[in-house]
Amino acid sequence: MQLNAEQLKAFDEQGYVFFPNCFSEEEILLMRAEADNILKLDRQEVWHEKTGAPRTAFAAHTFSEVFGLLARHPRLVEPLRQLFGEDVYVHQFKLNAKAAFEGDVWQWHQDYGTWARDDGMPQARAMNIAVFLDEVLPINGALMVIPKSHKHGTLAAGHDKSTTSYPLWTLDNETVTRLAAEAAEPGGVGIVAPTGKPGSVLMFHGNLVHASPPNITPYPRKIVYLTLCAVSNHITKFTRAEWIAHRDFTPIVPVDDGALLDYARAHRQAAE
Ligand SMILES: O=C(O)CCC(=O)C(=O)O
Repeated sequence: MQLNAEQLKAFDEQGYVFFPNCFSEEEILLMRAEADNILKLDRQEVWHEKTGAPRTAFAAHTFSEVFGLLARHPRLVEPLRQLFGEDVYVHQFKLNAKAAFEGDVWQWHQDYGTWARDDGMPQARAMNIAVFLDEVLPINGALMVIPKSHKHGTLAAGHDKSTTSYPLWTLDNETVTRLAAEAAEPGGVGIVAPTGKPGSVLMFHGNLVHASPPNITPYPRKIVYLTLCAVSNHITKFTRAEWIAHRDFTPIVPVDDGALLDYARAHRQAAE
């Protein structure tokens, strides 16, 4: 999959591109069942909210065959190779649960702010690709982004270690207010929450300011965030665990486009 001229323009101007229905129902059923099993595991990569509900499973692509295929999927890898003009590696893999009733806030932040400060990533030549495993609704803790905020480079941030179970370099209210006002200038929208069916995909710039509110609905909202980095831009500081900020900079070799379907069908046959 390659980005067309219109998508490249939208990415440059707005800082994100949204692809509804990027993965089929059959592919999503496979990944959602796998995600539900992983979030129940008792292992160091699975973090919990202060209430005990699962928040994030890191590095699932290293211990789950299904997510190993997703991390090498051409629909995610090819657009980033196109954007960066070189091979990419997996910097981070997160399965964010945002559980029904208990999923907690993600404060306003830029991902590259963390990758630069904590991991010594030289430039914002890495990005998150969000794959919706559940329907993302305006009400169940949707991810919110501030269009065009990626144009501001890396903004001053404070290291918040107490609000949630996950330490994050967060932006202050004044900065968020200013960026949202700028984005709302004639013809624009201050804050956007891309919503959509399971299988939708959102790619966003490493400096795009984003956040999400708690999920107080009965509807879970699972999203996988695959962070791919240009190989020549690999991290230089190793302050975080290897399973949070990976140190294997081997270029990804994409799998076949039908790899998830082949896996689902082979395992269904074996079970019959
Ligand atoms: O899952 C979410 O709602 C937000 C996740 C996020 O902002 C991040 O992983 O950087």
